[in-house]
Amino acid sequence: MKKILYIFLTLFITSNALANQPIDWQLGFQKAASETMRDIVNFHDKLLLPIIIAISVFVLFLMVYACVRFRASANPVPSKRTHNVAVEVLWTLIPCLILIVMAVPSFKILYKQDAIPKADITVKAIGYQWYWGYEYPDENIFFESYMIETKDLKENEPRLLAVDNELVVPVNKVVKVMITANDVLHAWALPSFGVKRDAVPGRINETWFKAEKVGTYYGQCSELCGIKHAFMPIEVRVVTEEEYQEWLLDAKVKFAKEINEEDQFKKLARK
Ligand SMILES: [Cu+2]
Repeated sequence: MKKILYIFLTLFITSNALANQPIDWQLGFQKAASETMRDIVNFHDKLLLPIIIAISVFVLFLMVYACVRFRASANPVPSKRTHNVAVEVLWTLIPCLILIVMAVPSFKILYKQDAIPKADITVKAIGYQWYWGYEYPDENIFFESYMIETKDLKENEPRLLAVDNELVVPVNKVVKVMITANDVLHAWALPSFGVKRDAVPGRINETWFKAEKVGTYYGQCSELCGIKHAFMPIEVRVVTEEEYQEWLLDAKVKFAKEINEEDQFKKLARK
């Protein structure tokens, strides 16, 4: 009994620590942590869901009504009518209008996501089989981000989501993310920020987010990329500006990008 009550409670009460990752018995989206995601959630919850429910109820009503009202015993001589202009015009026009009503806010959100505001910081996410690499092009930082195996997990680290080196970004700053891949298609996706972009070898996709709350957020590779597709999660730690600056100082030493031969050659050529 207690167990059932507990499961029931978890449906409605979620602890803060679990707010940024999928939870057991979850219905709907993860909690929004950016304006973009809030737009998406509002659009879904306040417009799409009511429309879908209304259409489903209406169709169900029509089916039940037709089954009862026109059953063989109640309606022994069926109508031979094949056309009704008024009904045909209506069942074409009304769905069109519904689609237009949905399309207008949908495109608004889409364009808002697409226009990248002036970026405060830029990071580059590179998909590999099967882990992510992160580069801070302005800071000369590059590191690789691997999933932590289940046996090595520490307390509070979620299984299949925690990584060894997470992406660190400051709170309330526009982060531009350049996304590419080194081998096959991957996709960089972070539900709490409303971000998902394909990582395509040989080309760069761009997106952005502005995290509004400090915390750790989890996402996963979202393009089937091979046998370990499920084991290359994305972890983003959003910190305050001071903490970010501190992290940068460390990271510049720990993750200093090695100057490869080509870069060295360019440097020499410039001299
Ligand atoms: Cu992948």
